Amino acid sequence: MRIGIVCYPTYGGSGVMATELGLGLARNGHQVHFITYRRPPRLLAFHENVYFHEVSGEDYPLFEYPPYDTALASKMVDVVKFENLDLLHVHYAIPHATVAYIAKKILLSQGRYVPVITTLHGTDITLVGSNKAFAPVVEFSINKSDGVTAVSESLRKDTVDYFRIQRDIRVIYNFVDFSRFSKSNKDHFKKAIAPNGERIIVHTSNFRKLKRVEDVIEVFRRVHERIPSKLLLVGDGPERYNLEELCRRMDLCHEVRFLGKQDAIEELLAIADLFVMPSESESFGLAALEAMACEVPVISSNAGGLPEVNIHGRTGFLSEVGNVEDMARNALAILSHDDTLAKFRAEALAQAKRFDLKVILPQYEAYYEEVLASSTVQID
Ligand code: GMT
Repeated sequence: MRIGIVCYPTYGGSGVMATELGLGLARNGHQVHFITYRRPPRLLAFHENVYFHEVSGEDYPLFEYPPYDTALASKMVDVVKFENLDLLHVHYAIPHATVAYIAKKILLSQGRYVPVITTLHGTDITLVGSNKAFAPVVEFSINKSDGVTAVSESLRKDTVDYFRIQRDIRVIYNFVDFSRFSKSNKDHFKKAIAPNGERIIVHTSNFRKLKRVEDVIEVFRRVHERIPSKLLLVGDGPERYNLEELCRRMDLCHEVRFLGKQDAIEELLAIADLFVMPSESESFGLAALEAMACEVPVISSNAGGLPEVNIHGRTGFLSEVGNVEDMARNALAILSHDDTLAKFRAEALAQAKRFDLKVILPQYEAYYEEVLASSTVQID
């Protein structure tokens, strides 16, 4: 199959998933064309079945906001026609589902039909999409897609609660590639971070408000009072300065390391003992899944799709959003004894295997076939 993948080429989960999916499809013999404004961070090596089409618009003094959507639609039309694509798979509804609809209409006017599958990732529905500034267009574009998937049951439910949805939404969970994410021996690295055998706690995110990274620090402070430990904060974003301030006020600067954006996140997860994700909203929590694949238990909030990933009392614990006392208690319960930690590690790995790329990729392939077989030319 020849598939066009449209995504945000950023460190966000939707771009990561779209890239990993494309690479998996390419390994299975499909021809994959990424269409986006920059090479996605995980699209590193050359692969014979992978193509990258960069969208570049014209910068003109009249434009306060360069018309990216128009440039993207034009690129989609071009790539579908000249690379003879069978379908377009767009990740994150805004603006990709809408732009794909426009591209589809343009192609149709030229006698070419291409079905569009939209994958909903989270904030495109829960935060941004449901905002009145975007809602009518998002609702329309979802309804006009030939296939729609959501990355968790929680997100599927939110979508039908927020919008008038006239079509089925298929849940296809996010996945993890075990050939990359697994517990490996990184003893030298562990010694550099925790020279005295301290427990290592990790958080990764884009440091936006909704990630509640300050709760990670609050949890860590409580854990650190009881057991020797270090906190690694991976990523960057708008809250970074406030978080650094908080660490200084708490006199924790020597115990907390801000590592910034990292490509080899699996190397950090390989030495971690606990992952903390206290988000206010999380459709799935891909970073938590990647931690679990590396045998790292998870302390998380119970927001959105997190209970579908992190199983309370087995792979970690869930708490109400903002309940740092409970999170710290749970973290201590896991970290205080080696045998308890080992049990949680094993359960985390077993749960992560349910989301193995090898399990989920065939679900996307089957869905593509289904949409191709059932999609009919929409005239309106
Ligand atoms: O919020 C982020 O971290 C970025 C965002 C994105 O779209 O890039 O992540 C969303 O998609 C991920 C991949 O499907 C999910 O794992 C995240 O839970 C989801 N984020 C939210 O719902 C807040």
